[in-house]
Amino acid sequence: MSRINQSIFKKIKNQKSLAILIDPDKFEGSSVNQLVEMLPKEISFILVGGSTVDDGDAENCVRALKKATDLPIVLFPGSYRQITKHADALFFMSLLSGDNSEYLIHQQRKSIDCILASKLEIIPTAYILIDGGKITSVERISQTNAIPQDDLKYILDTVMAGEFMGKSCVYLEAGSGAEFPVSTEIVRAVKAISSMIIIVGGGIRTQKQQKELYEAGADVIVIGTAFEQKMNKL
Ligand code: 1GP
Repeated sequence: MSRINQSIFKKIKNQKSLAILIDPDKFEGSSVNQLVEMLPKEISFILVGGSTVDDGDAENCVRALKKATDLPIVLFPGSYRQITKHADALFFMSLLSGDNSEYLIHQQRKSIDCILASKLEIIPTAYILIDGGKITSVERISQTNAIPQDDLKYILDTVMAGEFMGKSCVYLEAGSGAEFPVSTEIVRAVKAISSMIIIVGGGIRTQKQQKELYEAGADVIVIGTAFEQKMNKL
């Protein structure tokens, strides 16, 4: 049976979803129960991944979360080394906004042995980095530039290239800790042209931003930094 776009994809296709991103680099196993208690009640799944994660940390993070919650865990790996069979699904991403072949195809090829030895659901995803007002770690690590927000044609052409390659989702990413998220105008334009599921992340801090992005057409909203800050205040 195909492992592409099974139950988690069907869930996000049928309802607006919120996901909290946990970076294994900042995760402390001892506070996992507290973390789970702090999760917003409306979230559909937890994303796990980061730009710079030591070997083994993503797996430890997923295993600890799995013990503490029944929420599905979806991998959002910055490197193939973060892929672990203990998660439920994987955003199988290509960084289409840049031209670094390492993140277009080589990381993906290196991940195949691990994926085939797992039961991970695969969600083919076009990953598009859009300027969020500052250089973020995705740009630094991938050595690619984000697309300026005012270059709508370039963004839409990249989105459609992803759709015609057969991706099911497009992740419009302003980068972790971005000063501002991808604009509602961009999300609206992507919604008008593409039939992919639209995931939006990077720099989203308020309920108002979430509401406006959903209204513009976002299907999944991802929040990382704002949740980390809430945890750090405890
Ligand atoms: C980063 O899109 C995610 O890859 C989340 O971004 O940390 O800014 O919420 P934030």
